Amino acid sequence: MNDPNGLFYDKSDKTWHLYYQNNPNDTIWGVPLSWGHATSKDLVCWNHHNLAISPDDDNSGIFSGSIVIDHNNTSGLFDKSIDINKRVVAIYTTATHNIQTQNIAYSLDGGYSFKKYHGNPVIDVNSPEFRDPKVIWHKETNQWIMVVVKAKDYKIQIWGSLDLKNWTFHSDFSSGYFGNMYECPILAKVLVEGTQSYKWVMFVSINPGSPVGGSINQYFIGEFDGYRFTPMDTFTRFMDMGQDFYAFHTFSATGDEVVGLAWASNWLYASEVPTHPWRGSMTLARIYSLKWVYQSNDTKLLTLIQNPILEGSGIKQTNILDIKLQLLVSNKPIIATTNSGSGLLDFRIKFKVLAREISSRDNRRLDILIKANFSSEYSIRIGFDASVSSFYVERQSCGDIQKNPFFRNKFSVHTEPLCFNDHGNRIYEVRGVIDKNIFELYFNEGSLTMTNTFFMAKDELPSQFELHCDRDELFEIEYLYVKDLKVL
Ligand code: KTE
Repeated sequence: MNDPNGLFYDKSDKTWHLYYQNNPNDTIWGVPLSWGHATSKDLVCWNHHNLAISPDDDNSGIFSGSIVIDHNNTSGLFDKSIDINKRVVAIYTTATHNIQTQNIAYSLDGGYSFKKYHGNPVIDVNSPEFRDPKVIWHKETNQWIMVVVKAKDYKIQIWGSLDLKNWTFHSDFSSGYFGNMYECPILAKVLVEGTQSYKWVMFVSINPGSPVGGSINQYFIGEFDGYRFTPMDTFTRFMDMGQDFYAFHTFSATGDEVVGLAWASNWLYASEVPTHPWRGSMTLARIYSLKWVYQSNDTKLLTLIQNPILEGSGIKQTNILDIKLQLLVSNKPIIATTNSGSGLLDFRIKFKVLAREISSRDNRRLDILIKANFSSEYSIRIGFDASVSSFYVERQSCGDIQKNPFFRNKFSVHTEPLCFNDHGNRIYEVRGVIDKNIFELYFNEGSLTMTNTFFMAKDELPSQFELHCDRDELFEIEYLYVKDLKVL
């Protein structure tokens, strides 16, 4: 699989629907590209279904797109017999070698099968690089809004419609890093924490062109009046600083909540990763808000906050470590081993760097190591260096992917403390979720994230958590828990 598509929530069935780019004939990308389909009750455990939309011939693709719930039947594609929460309309790109157009299809069975609209395409601008429509209902101006990219012109186009069939061009937006192309735009209204007010956020993927290599998502915060998006500043913000977070997409029909997820891979190596018999996966679903976050002791930047959704009823959580207020000493690592053998771990640590002189020559590091059972080598290392206030991350790889020059093993990110008024002590927080061959890191209460895949040796699974520090009494744990998770 690659991009998530058509995410929506069915309020009547309390079911989450996820579609995705899928080549039914191979584990590498290619036509006849179709929409695969999965559903979930809790966004954690998923059931697979048949292909939902396939192209008319084997040389074209149903590329990325979105789904809306047409509650009021603005499209006229439904009648009274269809539950208002199941009036499912998909808006997607049809791609052939030389043209990409926007099309719609509707479902009369709640999203399991689709009929293509006879009047397709609904937008054709005679372009070979025009794709990935994301549609939302803009209640302030009572119209459907589509964001869609002119990929190689680095433009996000905004279109409006009253019936999903007839579309009018409103405006273009472009900003930030261009890379080789723009893909998968998203527009969402996101709550500013601690207020009743919302800001509009425009997301766009670029590929390749990430500062860490390859595919990445960036976002801009501003205002949207139904016609034009106006950013509040010219800052380029990245959503996730790992190498495996791309084509971010949000769920429709969630009310005021913004819930989304991304494809956990990177076009620079997606077709070479050593997994079998599948290739490609999604990140966890995350819930989104905005918050003013410290950039220095006197500057704050409005920032996207991301937190994983992991409370599913389909998952059993067992604490294997639970520590409060403990000063760390260098010769005593803290170790926890899982029992379930699931390869799933969730940890959270909040620590204090005590106000001391630290020079860059001193020992000053804290390390979390994730190992497979009975292995002395670590597969993942997440560390913090107190003298430069930066986290560093390492991931293991194996097999042919090690030879791919674009697959990075090491990353680092600078992070200011959560707050600056603790008598010179500095507080940091990290949540990590590890699932067999992917790990997601949420730094400082979700204000910075890093998502990476990793590849262990055959039959190995992540199962041991170790915490080491290399200097006595520099770090104090406020709390640390490690959970062993098991899918029921
Ligand atoms: C990769 O050329 C391909 O080989 C595209 O650049 C990938 O593009 C198609 O995937 C995206 C979307 O823009 C397309 O709609 C979709 C982004 O599978 O990953």
